[in-house]
Formats: sequence, structure tokens, C-alpha cells
Amino acid sequence: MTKLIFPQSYRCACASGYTGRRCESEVNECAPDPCLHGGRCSDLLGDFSCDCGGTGYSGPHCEVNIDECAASAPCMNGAACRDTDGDYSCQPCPGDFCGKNCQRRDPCQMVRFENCTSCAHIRFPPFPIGLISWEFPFLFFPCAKP
Ligand SMILES: [Ca+2]
Repeated sequence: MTKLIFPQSYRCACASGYTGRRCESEVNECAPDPCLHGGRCSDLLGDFSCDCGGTGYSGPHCEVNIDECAASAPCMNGAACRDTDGDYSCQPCPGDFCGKNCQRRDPCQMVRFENCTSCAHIRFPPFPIGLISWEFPFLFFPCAKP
């Protein structure tokens, strides 16, 4: 008995995650990218996974804003925390504090000179290593108060 095969006459019902006329191709579930807000997509068999690390979002598609204020209370030194879409803010920092979390003192706020009209932050202070003072670490990590 002769079996006739017509090349264009069949179509497979593919198992999940596969595609093509003979189900020979794996579906790339990352195309188009299902991860929002810069989440990194991993193509799995019949599925995908979004790594939302560092995006400020969570959820299967990185679609849910994380309320950092409720989750970890990141603001320090009495600053009020305000949750924002994909981020949070501790600004304005109270007093001389600065930084995203108001975690440190602003050197320009700490050291004031009578005739100084503006303060510029310098990364490498031009004084000998033997003169390191308590101000030294602050000078190495400039912080412009917003
Ligand atoms: Ca947020």
C-alpha cells in the first residue's frame, strides 16, 4: 500500500511552548517583551520569567509599583517617605542631611564660611593625608542638596 503525503496538507497541534508546522520551533515568550519598566525577561519552555530587580516594580510583568516606604522605611534622620511610581522620595531632607535616604550630612551645609557665597563639592581634597579630619569622608562623597 502506498501512503500519499501532501507536504502542505497537515498541521500539528503543538504542545505548549512549541510552534511551527511540525512543532519544530520553541516559542520565544520574551518576544514581544512581556516585562514592563525595564524588567529582564527569561524565555522558558512555554513560559517566561521577569526579573524585576532594581526596577521599583514587582509582579509577573513587573507591573506592580513597590511601596518602598511601607516595605522598608528607607528614609533616615526623621525624613518623611513618599512613595512614587517605580521609586520613592525622602526629599526634602531635614536640616543638614542629604542623600537619597537623607542618610548623611551635606558637607556644604556643615562647613560654612562667612564670605563664602557658594559651596562646590570636591572629590579629592587638596590637603596632605596627615590632615585628615572628621570632614574627610564627607568630602569624598559629594552630596548636592536638592
Ligand atoms: Ca514606589
